[in-house]
Amino acid sequence: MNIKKYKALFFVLLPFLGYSQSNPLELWYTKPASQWEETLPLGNGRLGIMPDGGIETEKLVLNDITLWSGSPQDANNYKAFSFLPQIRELLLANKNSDAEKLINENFVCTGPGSGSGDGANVQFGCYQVLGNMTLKFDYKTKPKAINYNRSLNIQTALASTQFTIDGVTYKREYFASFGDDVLLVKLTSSKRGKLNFTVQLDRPEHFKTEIGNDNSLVMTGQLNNGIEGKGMKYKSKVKAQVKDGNVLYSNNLIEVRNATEVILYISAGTDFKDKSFESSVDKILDVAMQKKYDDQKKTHIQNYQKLFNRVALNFGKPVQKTLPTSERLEAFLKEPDSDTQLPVLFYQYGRYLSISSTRVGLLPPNLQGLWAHQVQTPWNGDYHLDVNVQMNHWALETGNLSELNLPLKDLVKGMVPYGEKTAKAYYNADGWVAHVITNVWGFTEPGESASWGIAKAGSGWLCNNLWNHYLYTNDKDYLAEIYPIIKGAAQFYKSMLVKDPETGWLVTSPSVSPENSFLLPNGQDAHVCMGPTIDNQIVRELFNDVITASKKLGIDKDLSNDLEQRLKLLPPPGVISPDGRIQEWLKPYKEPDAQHRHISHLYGLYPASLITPESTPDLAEAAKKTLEVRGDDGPSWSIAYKMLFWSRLKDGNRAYKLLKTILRPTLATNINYGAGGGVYPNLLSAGPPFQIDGNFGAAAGIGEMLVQSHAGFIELLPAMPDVWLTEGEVKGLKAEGNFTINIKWEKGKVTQYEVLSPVPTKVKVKVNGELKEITSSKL
Ligand code: FUC
Repeated sequence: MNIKKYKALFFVLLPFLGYSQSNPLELWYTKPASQWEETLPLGNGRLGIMPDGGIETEKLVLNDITLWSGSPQDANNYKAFSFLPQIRELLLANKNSDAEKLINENFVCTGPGSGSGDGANVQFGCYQVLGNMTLKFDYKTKPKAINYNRSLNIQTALASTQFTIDGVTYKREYFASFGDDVLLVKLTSSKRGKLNFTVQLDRPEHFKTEIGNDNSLVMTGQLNNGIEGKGMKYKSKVKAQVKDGNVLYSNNLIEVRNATEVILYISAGTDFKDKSFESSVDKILDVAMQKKYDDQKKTHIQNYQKLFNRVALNFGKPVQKTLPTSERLEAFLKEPDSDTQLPVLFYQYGRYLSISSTRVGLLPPNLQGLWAHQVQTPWNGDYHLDVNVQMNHWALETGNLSELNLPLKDLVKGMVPYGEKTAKAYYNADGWVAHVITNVWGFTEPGESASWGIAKAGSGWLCNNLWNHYLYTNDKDYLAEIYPIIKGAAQFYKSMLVKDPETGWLVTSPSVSPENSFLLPNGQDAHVCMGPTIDNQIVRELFNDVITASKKLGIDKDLSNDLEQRLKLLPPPGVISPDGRIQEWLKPYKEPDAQHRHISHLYGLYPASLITPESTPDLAEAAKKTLEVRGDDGPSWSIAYKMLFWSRLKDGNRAYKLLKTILRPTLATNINYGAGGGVYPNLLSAGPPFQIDGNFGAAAGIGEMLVQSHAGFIELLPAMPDVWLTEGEVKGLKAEGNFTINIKWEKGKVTQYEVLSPVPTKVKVKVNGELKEITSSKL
């Protein structure tokens, strides 16, 4: 059945079915969530809400993407540069452990840095939960609920809970409005006057609640800035609109009695970028409450669908009747091939999570996107620059959500002045640099420990994301905007590279291969080195991009010539080790952990396109060997990354195997660095703990299995697993050059395709293994 007909049928059937079991784009459950990792994430790019669907007590976790503890700081060690020559000499003398010691003493950030990932009360700060809204219900009897259903429809961005007690059906509907910027919860009872409950707001610390003089429940507070305590301020406010019965505002509670319908409006904000946030919170709430709920909901769905509906996907026959999502995951584990729609759901869920966790003009999704339930979020819920924040954006261009890359560009732009200070303090270098972690306060210094904190690839890797948006959009104004950023990053590397006397290559020093270690000839474990492969690849790619940009913009000819000369002196995109793998370091060191979660030395394969089966077949073979040794497990982001690598190596069955691994159900929340990634019942990815990069990375992986366009041509279905090839259809994916792609396939062959663009353009397309030049059709 084609997608249009299928969708039409779905909409016709929906009112009759009432229930969600037949909607392929729905998560649903027959029980309330028993831990946070089972609750359903809703968000409008700024505000988030996660209802647990509780019967007697419902807890709804609230988020605001700007709510961070900590404050701006200057943690640069301005004496660091004087130690650089000595550090470099020690590395040249193969005294890596001595170099590492010296770095720990004199070349990391000043102060506690990230606080070892527990930085809520230091200046680095932490992304924190905004609060909990708790609803306590009184059913007058001990409630025995039947017909329980809890669901999240990702086609409409609406969640709901429904159950029946003593013949009364209670319904709750929740959304984070893409219309007015508020959160809404609508509660109804099928019989008159059956809703009796209280509403309460709190959070683990730094809060005060009161009843506002406009009949509202208000929670305010100020987080710790890591110095004397006075950090970011926030306010959240709840008002109720009630049909029948009455509502009281007293004792820091909203109390609803004998109502038939209640709509709770929640407005929130912080002083992160809005100094008059308190009155903004009030105003937004008042405006939202003047609209009818149904109109509010309609606008919400329309605005959400403007982005979501750009892509439709179908891998064969839709499942007629699906199981509740948690059982469906168990069933998929046993018999994955019988549920080809779960990967479709997981792909679209990735797009749903992107739309919900970021918006143009605000912040990019952090380690947990928008959703956190603690004041000490794991790893501070920060922006990790050695794969995680980059992965959070990898599904966006192919997934036709291009503009959602702009918040990352804004974050990076804001980092530049801080990164310039860091470049000077540590390397006396031009341009700007960022190391491994950043926050909303512009942190660019090395992390507090040499073993991971000295990585040099952060700023360069961010430039890959910025550049990628240009490749997909061809937007020249955007190119002019990012040019100073990528130029500054290139200038940093240009002025700090040193010559490796053994090879004659220009390399970074000191650096690390992200978070990994190697063995020195004397058996010692070491991290710090010169010229790890990822740095070499990033510098090569960045210099090339700056050269291309300067030519396109017709500026900086001298710089571009200079970079062209330097490119000749860089290490190649990969060196093949004696055992046939891509070497991770400049030297063929032995690794203590051959299955380490980071696979940074394949950066050239993805996200860069320095290694491809067509242009560098030997390196592509070596990449395969690298991946065989690394294995197919890890935290979810690592599994997702491997999925992307195998897609680029055109092995669809292997990529699918990794996707199946990510979809392993788990409820574990312990911090894991090894094997064991999976998904929670709410399909959020588990490192564990919850970390959203696995969701976005896997969505990017599925995109890459369907269309690739990084090697100078568009390839349709380049890495499909056998099980998806029977029949299917995809509409609205994007390829580099601002092309929109529609494909239909059957029995392993593309049967129809369209390549569309704003202006018909000649483009090379590989279809069913045949490379041809076509002219795109007008979009
Ligand atoms: C890096 C990874 C960890 C985790 C953390 C947030 O340190 O190595 O697995 O994802 O980031």
